[in-house]
Amino acid sequence: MKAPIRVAVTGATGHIGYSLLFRIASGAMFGPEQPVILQLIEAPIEKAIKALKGTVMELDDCAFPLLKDIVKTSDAAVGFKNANWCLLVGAKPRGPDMERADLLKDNAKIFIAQGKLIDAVAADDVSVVVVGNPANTNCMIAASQAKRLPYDRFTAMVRLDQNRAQTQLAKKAGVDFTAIENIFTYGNHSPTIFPAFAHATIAGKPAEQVINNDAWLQGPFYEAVGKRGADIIAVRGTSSAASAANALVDHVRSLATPGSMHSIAVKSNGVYGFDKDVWAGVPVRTTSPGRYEVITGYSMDDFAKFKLAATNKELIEERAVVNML
Ligand code: NAX
Repeated sequence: MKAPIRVAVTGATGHIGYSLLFRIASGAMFGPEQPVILQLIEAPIEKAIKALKGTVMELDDCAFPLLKDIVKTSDAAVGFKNANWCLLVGAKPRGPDMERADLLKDNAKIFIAQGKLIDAVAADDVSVVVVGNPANTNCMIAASQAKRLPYDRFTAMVRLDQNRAQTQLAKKAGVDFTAIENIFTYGNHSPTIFPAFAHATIAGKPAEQVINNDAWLQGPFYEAVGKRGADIIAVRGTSSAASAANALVDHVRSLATPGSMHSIAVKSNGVYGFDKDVWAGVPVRTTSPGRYEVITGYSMDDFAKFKLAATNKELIEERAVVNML
């Protein structure tokens, strides 16, 4: 059997964490041959520490063959120690009457501290995935603290948006989800995210040709992807958690699988019109486990350019707020 890999997860007892841990331990994220050690990090709050203890009792009771050990801690230096993957799910939620700028600043402090610690104590081959919102900007902040690790080890999750876009296209076309290919999500994980339908295919044919309804693609489709999170809160009463955990499983599995083409947020070098150094969702191809190259060369029409500019503007504004720290 292979040696276990160490997977650190912050926000381990939050809504996403509770769906995520059991998927990792069962082998859904790293495959049925790969043993794992979970290193679970929670905020130093009595309620969270108690909940973590209960979650670990449940993990124990699953008797997962691949789960070789569990570390539970509120000390991130312990939790990130020698980790091969750091999944940064925990973040401060937006409170009532809280300004977005204050949320950005409060979270920036968390991700500055975590970026520094990961750089200091994680394994040499570590890959870091940021989920906690604002995910793109939190990722930029964490990566900015790294001196030992290259910036491309840090990615943020826009896969939930890609999966949502795939679902919308499949349902509109009346086909199986697997018939949809090459749908990628660009920009910020927020209502401004842009699902570039012009490059998508349905059963091998251009999606625009199959759907044959530009008004839907440029209106209800695009809007449904951007406000899906709010729509779920409106009916479920609480935010998407299981689908977010599933998207993180997909993000990591695709990033660990050479040849896979998928959407992740990475540091921009100006491609697709994103400002240099913001962290924007783009299509990538995995080159070796944990490494990727950005897929360039997709042409963008005026509608796409307009939407890319809007999501880019939001990323620049978020960066400006945290630069004021
Ligand atoms: P919860 O509020 O249920 O859980 C967050 C957990 O993080 C809590 O248990 C809290 O104690 C812990 N935490 C807070 N600060 C911490 C710290 N410094 N170290 C360790 N743990 C800490 O939120 P949940 O629904 O699980 O969502 C987690 C984050 O994911 C939120 O920021 C949410 O907005 C974000 N999302 C990001 C998505 C994406 O696609 N990038 C989609 C889903 C989700 O909205």
